[in-house]
Amino acid sequence: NLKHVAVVGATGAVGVEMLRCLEQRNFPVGQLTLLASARSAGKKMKFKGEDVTIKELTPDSFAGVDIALFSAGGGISRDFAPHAVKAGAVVVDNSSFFRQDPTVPLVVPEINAADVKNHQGIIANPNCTTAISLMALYPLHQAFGVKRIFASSYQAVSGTGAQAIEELAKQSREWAAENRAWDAAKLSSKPHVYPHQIAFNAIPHVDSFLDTGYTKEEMKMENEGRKIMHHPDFRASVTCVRIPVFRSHSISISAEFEKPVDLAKAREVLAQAPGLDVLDDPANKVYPLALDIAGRDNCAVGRLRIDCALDNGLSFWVVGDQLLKGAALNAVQIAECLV
Ligand code: A2P
Ligand code: 11C
Repeated sequence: NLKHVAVVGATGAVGVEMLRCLEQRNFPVGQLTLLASARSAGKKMKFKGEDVTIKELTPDSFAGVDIALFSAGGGISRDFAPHAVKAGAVVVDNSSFFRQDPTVPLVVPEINAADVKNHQGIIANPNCTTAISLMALYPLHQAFGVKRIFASSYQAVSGTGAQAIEELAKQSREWAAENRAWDAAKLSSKPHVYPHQIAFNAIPHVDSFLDTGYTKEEMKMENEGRKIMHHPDFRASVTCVRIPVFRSHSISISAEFEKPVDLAKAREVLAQAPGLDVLDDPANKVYPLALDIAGRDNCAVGRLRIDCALDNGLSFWVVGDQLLKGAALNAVQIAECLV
């Protein structure tokens, strides 16, 4: 029962992790097709110790493909996912392009794996900040019934892609090489990927702004959260911030519930939640940290406390490797639901 798997955007920050997840989880890959832009065509990547040659993505790339994992941006998904479906493949799409399409399931397997079976050729992988947040929020919702959340994210540059990783590295090296003082951290070089210098900074601007003043990224929490949790009344007010961390998104969440929240019960449901570790011993300086969670499949939650400003409120801090649970791992888990 081996599958012909295609990875679209194989050379990208997420694509590389997709290959690693397929390999580590021993996904039943019979044939592997790696697709990227013309710039990468002919280069090789390793899969299970063997070289696989990258091909240029074209409308004809999908003959014989069973499962196509897309992570090359929304425009590529819009233009090429229909070709993959026409060729008979099931598409698992990491972009935001199809997520709100009512015919497209939006899935975090630990939460709504059953939605996979309703697909009509395309299944969407959620936004990374949303997926990581829901890994902790959904078990609490099941116990106490979430009404709304207020949240701020601390997002790693790898969420933007390979060029953003390079930009943070370059700016950090520039500061060090020029032997700059701490109060001379504003570099003379111009940023390319972000609108402002990311090194030694915090930029409250992820994705583009809407007329409301929120960004698209910020509204994904409410819109995608509603669809994944099957909770049309869920409300979320979010501020998304890019910080100079290479890998793993952190989210500070204050959640208000229908029912009174009991801290011991909250701890218990989170401890039992799949794909989630509780790291919560502040007296011993134990709480989830981006550096520790990087490279790990499980998300982690800590800093659990009864919220002092909300009725029936709980505040917590959740961290996840957004290249894994927020992208590649979740996509491969969806593919596992298909086989
Ligand atoms: P390439 O490396 O050939 O440019 P990231 O999110 O890390 O920036 O990665 C984006 C991914 O999407 C890369 O694999 C990139 O391939 C791929 N990609 C970008 N533009 C295209 C395109 N026009 N056709 C196919 N793949 C593309
Ligand atoms: C980021 N979360 O860190 C974004 C990247 O909706 O899939 C992915 C955007 C999305 O910039």
